[in-house]
Amino acid sequence: ADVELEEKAGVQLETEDVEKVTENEKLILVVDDDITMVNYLKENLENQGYMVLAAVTGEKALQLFYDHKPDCILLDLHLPDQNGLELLETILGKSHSYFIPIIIISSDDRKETRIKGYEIGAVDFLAKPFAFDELKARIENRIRYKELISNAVLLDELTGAFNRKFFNMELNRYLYELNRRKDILSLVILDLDHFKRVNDTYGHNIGDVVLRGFAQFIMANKRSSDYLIRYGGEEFILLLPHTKREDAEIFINRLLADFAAVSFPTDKGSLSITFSAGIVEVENPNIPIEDYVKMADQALYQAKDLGRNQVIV
Ligand code: GH3
Ligand code: MG
Ligand code: MG
Ligand code: MG
Repeated sequence: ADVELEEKAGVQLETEDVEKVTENEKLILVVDDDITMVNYLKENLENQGYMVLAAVTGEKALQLFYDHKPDCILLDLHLPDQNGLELLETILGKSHSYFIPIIIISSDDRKETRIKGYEIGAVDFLAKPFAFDELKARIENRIRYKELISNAVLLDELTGAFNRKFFNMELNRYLYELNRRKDILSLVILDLDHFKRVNDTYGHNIGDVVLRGFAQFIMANKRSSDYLIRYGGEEFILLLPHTKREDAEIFINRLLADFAAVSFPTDKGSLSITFSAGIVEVENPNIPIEDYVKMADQALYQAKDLGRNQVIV
């Protein structure tokens, strides 16, 4: 019956659509068992340029949260399968809740309910009926704040890539998804070749420019669903969801060829640099991810041994 409700709501986006969400498009998850409300919110939010996902049950909401990491969640407290406050607690209990703001929208506007919501961790509470323009302002406000926090906590300052904290959070989430969907993921370790020489010859400032240039190059060429993480000094991890090792290898070989053509201007003439890479395919969620990282690292060392500027699978 829940599935029927969802179909009637007609708001369930296909996974493909969601994967097309660009970095600038904001995704909002609406959780409400009232189809009229869901449709009202969907229409109005879409008119404001948001992408909207909807769930009429707590279970579906949790799944969409895991799979799509929305930028904001609008949560009704009265759901058919569970109490909205419990769902709130479950989502916020995840280490990978990603600072996603949850706004309660409820017809139960008693002071005790509002207090409970805030205590558990909702960032805002709006009583039904509400004015859409006020909801819109609150959503914008919360998303702005969420981005500030996420960028401050999860991005590497020098390169703009994600940091290791993000890596740990994202892997937790991904392994859950892997378990559920029997999906695959390729994990690639990238390391700049003879980078010490760049620092020694041109100085640390140019070293930093090259490091940033490398990260920007990868980010400009990857898919929006891929993640680049600065894992160590001049070592990066690239996560390629839904990608087999063979396809990862083709992609990395293209990056190797294209990056060789990139040159960085310096006082001492222009400079080119190469990198080496190791790939593993993550297909068993029961193997600890550190083991996969080690395997990718071994492949990387092999690439270095074989003369650098290459990828080993
Ligand atoms: P290999 O090809 O074997 O990887 O040689 P390599 O010289 O790149 O390897 P190694 O790991 O010995 O050197 C990495 C260098 O990266 C040493 C370190 O000073 C430099 N490095 C690490 N982080 C930064 C950074 O943030 N900025 C700059 N400029 N250099 C960095
Ligand atoms: Mg309801
Ligand atoms: Mg290196
Ligand atoms: Mg290194």
